[in-house]
Amino acid sequence: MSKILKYRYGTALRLFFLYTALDSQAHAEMGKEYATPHEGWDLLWWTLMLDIVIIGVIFAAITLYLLVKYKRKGLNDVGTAKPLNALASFGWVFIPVFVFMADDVFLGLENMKHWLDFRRPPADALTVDMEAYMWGYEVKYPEGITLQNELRVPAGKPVRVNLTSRDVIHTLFIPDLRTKWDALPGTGLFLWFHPQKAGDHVMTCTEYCGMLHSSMYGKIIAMPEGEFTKWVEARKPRSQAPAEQTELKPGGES
Ligand SMILES: [Cu+2]
Repeated sequence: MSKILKYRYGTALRLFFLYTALDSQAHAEMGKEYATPHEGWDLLWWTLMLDIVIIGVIFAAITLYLLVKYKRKGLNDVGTAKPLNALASFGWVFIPVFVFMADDVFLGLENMKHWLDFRRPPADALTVDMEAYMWGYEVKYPEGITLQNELRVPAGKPVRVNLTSRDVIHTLFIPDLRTKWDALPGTGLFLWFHPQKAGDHVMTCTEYCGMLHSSMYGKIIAMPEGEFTKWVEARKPRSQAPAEQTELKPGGES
């Protein structure tokens, strides 16, 4: 609860100081202290739940109280309420509207902040290429390692996944890390995440892509950084010499 209150207080301050621009600037200057979008989404979710409960409970309690207090006692009971004056009428409309709208604007801006973080991967993130296909994921590392339906990453480092598709529209969804993006043929899209601890996470396709869509899933394995480095060393192809580029021209010229 105190985390949420601190968060709201911090956010109110940011709002006051034209928040989005300053906030993104702050993230750009944070260096290695990465924003972690998935933690932000979680906190936003619980804040939203708390708001709904508080607002829901308060309004439900007032409504119940009024229903009981002013219940019609007999068939000829017409009530005795005096008409409201203009100021009171305005207050009864304006205050609840203000409360709801302020909360909506707060949640919307907070959402935008996480969204901007989510679309701005750190420049020094580990970058891997992922090609989705019917029905699996092929992962390629800069060191030349290729994996099927498995993505190994170092824990504690941000990871950027460049996404494309070999055939139809797929999705890379990593529920544990609260991230998801489509993989479309002929496009270069991406998502990024930041696994904090070593551990396994499910990755799965959530875009219906044919008969075996439901078996299109794999594993993300976040390894301690030292182990990951050793794994890359052991798995990378022995010869790192780049393949010779031969440009073929039409008509057999070369
Ligand atoms: Cu798919």
